[in-house]
Amino acid sequence: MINSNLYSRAKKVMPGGVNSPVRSYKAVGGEPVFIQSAKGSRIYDVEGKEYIDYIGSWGPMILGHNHPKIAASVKKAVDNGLSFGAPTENEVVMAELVTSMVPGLEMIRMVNSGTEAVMSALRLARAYTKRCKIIKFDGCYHGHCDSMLVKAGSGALTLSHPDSLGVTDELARNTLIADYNDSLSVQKLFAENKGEIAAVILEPVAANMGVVSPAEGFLADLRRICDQHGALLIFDEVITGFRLCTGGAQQYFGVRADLVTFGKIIGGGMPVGAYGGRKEIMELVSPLGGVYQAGTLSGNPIAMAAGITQLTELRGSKEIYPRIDGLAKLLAEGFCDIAEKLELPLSVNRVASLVCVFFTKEAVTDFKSAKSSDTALYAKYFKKMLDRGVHLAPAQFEALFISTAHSQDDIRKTLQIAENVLKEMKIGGDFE
Ligand code: HOZ
Repeated sequence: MINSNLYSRAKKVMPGGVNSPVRSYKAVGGEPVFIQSAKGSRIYDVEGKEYIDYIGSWGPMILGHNHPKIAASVKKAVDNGLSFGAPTENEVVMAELVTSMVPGLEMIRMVNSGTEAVMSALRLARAYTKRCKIIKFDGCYHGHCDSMLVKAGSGALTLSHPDSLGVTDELARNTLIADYNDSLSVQKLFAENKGEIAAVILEPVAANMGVVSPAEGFLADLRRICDQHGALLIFDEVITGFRLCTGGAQQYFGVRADLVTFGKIIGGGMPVGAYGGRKEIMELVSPLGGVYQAGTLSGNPIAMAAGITQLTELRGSKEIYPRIDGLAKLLAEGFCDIAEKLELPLSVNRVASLVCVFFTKEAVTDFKSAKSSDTALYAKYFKKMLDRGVHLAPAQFEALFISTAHSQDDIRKTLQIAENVLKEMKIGGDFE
């Protein structure tokens, strides 16, 4: 099959030829690579070319693509039927598993995506506090529900729509914007909107503006400020949940959230999301309480089978997190060495197994410094890496995801390719 032919067909019947904007390559130019299959650390396009993959379906493939145990559990589940629209035992097993792994999570509701999880958690926070306004951070991405498409990160940012068309002013007015890693900006919003703020939502590690670690004390400050004003703290763990460690960001940073949202990571890559928190809050969700939220595919049996298998693997092994973090460290340090050796203005961030190489000499500690990155240089680098068989995020403001299926050889090979690419760019005058 020829990639270009497929792309031409796709563009006639799908906006931009894709079902999600980042993968259109609009931020880097050129034709998106259509994928045929993936296994372990490798992904294969429709023309049969092999790549070392660092997207990992945007995070959930912690154990690598098409992990044999997960694939087997899905195949087994398929034999029993695809969807029932009625409760199953595996939904209970999943809820027991997640609540036993994540601190403070007493009850959980499964949904179908991170977007749905966030949308539902916000509704719940508003109902619980009887307040309307939500604080989010400039450059944080929480899916595409209307009220979160204000100063959003990820594709909304790289494709220049941080404030999406179609979001009404009325809705946007209830979304207040603070600066990531700046608790004073949060305090200021609380002071200006006394008794009106229902919740503060954030990615505990900002991973849709590249990767930016929370500054020392930032998450604890947010906890304190929320407590002081009777607002809820929501951790959007679509990327960090089960990736930083089994208990997610709450455990990793030692700060408690009131509500937590998850996405695909909870289903081993299947279309899943979930939100959960303290019983007292979750009991407001229908049918126990008056916050309505529903879905035929919520707790879908195939997705539950995949998710349970992945989470059980994560919980059962002491080697997974040290392995992926160690590989990420090797990769991040390797990039730093290359930048130093070639005297290039690169800034490398890593939190656990999330890595990002920014094309800027500034240390990236917040959204402002993230935006100092040269996205045109990233685009050049991306294309050259892709040509040489390394599949990176097709946009600067995204993370690189490491899985247990990556090997030290994969990392070394990637670094060697990156060094050659960056040297070529330097000789070609790209950094001048
Ligand atoms: N929102 C994802 C990046 N943070 C991209 C989703 C996709 O295109 O699959």
